[in-house]
Amino acid sequence: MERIILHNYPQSPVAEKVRLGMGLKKLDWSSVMIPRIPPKPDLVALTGGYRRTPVMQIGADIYCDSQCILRELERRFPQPTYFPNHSQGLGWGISRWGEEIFKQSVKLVLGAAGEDLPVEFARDRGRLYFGPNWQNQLRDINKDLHKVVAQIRSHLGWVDQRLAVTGDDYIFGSLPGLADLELYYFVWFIRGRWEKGPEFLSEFESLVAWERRVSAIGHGQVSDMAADDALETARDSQPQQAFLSEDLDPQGLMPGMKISVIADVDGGETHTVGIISSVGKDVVSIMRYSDQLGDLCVHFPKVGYRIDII
Ligand SMILES: N[C@@H](CCC(=O)N[C@@H](CS)C(=O)NCC(=O)O)C(=O)O
Repeated sequence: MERIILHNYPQSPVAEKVRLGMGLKKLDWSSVMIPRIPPKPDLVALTGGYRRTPVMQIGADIYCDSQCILRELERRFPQPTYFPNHSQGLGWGISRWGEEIFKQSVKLVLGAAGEDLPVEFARDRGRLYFGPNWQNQLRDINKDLHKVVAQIRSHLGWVDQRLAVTGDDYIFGSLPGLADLELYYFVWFIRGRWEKGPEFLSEFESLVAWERRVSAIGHGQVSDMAADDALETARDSQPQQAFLSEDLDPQGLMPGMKISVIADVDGGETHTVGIISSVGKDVVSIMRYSDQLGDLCVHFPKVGYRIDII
């Protein structure tokens, strides 16, 4: 099998979720550093438009979004599983809860920084996370930060309570899994990027003890790779994706159809366009041809994305 390549940068909390996912499965992988703000020409050459962090590449297969990445890692490397104690299904449900808390955490960290955010970073992330009216929204959040803190405090209280009443080391028992990764990355973000984070988190004793255990999972065996080498790997490989279809697909998506895919929030992002090679209940995979890199297969999760037949 081709090497696992993760396009990411150190400060990204969603990338931290995936790096821990590599660690949980004790994987050996390569890390390509990408810019924190666009332009990201090398990344977009692979994805065809998607610009978020992280993106996983295996040969000429490109996996967008942590949901799609972790699903593929579980498929290729089933042991140790992300779903201890029969937590399949529920683990993904918890990932959507985690996404809600992550959104609140972004409000908290960016809102607290207010005018201190570097201008280019504020403009990019403001538009990405808060839409066209981001300046007013960020100003309002900054004024009313305690309201965001109150939201997050309730959510974290629930996680803390679960850990306290079970007395377990992890969300689903004695082994870590997807649910732990999905509830950890914004705790890492709040602790590291909000100056009052450590004090705020100290209220949650069981959560803090669990946080240490999850952090100790580590990142597996990682080595650095240059972006050019990742592009060369894509150029020298052929996509490995099977051609699958889904009779009950509610949108009638079928292999051979031309579609565009984009996150279903208005973050001012770019569509990725291609021909469906495979469609399942949770993932859609599209083939695209690039003069620079040849045939690529780009994989997206369905939940959280808008797919249009064009
Ligand atoms: N739903 C996506 C969210 C990814 C996301 O929002 N990542 C942040 C970094 S933590 C991002 O892309 N920020 C803008 C950027 O890196 O350009 C996933 O789970 O992968």
